Amino acid sequence: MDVKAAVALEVGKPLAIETVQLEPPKAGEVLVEIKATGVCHTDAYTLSGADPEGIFPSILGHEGAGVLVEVGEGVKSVAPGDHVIPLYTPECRQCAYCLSMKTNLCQAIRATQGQGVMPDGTSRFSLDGQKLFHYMGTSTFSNYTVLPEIAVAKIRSDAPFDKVCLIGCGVTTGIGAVVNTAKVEPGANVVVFGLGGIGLNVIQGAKMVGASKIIGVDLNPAKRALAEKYGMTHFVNPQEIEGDLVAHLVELTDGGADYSFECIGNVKVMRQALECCHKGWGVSVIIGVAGAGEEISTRPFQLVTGRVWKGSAFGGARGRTDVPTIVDWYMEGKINLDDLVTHVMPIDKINDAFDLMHKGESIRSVITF
Ligand code: NAD
Ligand code: AHE
Ligand code: ZN
Repeated sequence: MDVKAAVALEVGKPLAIETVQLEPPKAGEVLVEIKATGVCHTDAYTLSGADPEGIFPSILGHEGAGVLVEVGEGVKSVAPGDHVIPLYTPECRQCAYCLSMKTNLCQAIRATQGQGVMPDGTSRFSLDGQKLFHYMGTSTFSNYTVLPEIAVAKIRSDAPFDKVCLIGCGVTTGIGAVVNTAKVEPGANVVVFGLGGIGLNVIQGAKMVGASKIIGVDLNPAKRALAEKYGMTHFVNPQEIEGDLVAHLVELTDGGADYSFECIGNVKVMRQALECCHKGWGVSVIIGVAGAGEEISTRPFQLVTGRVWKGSAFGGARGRTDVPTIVDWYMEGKINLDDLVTHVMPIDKINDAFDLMHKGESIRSVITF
């Protein structure tokens, strides 16, 4: 079938709006009509060429929601008409990773996903006979996409696509990092570096679990007001601090943060995030994605003296199990997604969404089909 997609033809070039050919789902796959998709910084990261797994030409996008329209042979857990959120972290419930109950990083299809193809090693997308690669197993910058059955979460049918699409990445990543990865407890002091779509959801999660001080750090003062609305208690602009930022944060938290979260993808900030943690017990969670070749460093003494460095992917969430619950939280008014959506636009304007992100003027742009 012909579908409408934004195609990443080459590194660093604007996406091209094209009519693309999509093959039907094969065994174990489903066809989903994407109704809305957010634009996450990770899409921009891959388009920039910084992603070692970046592969072109491809269809980016991983923060979507839509309606399942067709199933391939053998698909049993979902059916046409189901409302779904695509999962870049699938949940097969059978691999050693899923069965361990120690991680959400299902590995059932991770290798082919990273190569931009479906589990059978082929792509469903092409443009005038030329193969297009899938991205993160989701490719939501298309009004239809094909996904493995294990990579969709079935959600309630009354949830608005143009809001709950954000649960496909930003919301689950931020709140999940607090709840699942760090397991922040009531009364804890939290420092959040980067107040974009991820950082705001860390703040929202920290408030939800009853954190005490919630300190937000961002170079862009325009991020302050919304972060306060989500529960930030103190704002720090590193450019306005005289002297050392880490020392300032340690003082502000009476000895160091119980938990810190890096939501930028900057390896220097990752070090600051670890080192502002409390001696003996502070836990720092890396969420931001750094470019190819970049490495983190610190004095081992920081860890010897009890600080813990962790990372979190998709907020540690097991998608098919946890995503429907997060949708319920939104529908029950427990979490706020509406204020994250700063811009809504059709797919033809998707390059504006990247411009707004780079200028620091958006939290999330949502593309509606
Ligand atoms: P964003 O662009 O919306 O937000 C980034 C924020 O960081 C901006 O507000 C910016 O002003 C701020 N910032 C930039 N440099 C800074 C610095 N040196 N000090 C302080 N603030 C600074 O991005 P986002 O969509 O929120 O994504 C944030 C990061 O999280 C990206 O690296 C993205 O790839 C990553 N991410 C990771 C996961 C995961 O599962 N681990 C999921 C989603 C996104
Ligand atoms: N491809 C990059 C890594 C990118 C990355 O870390 N992705 C996160 C999700 S970001 C969503 O916005 C993730 O889930 N990682 C776990 C995984 O298995 O990819 C690289 O460095 O190669
Ligand atoms: Zn993302």
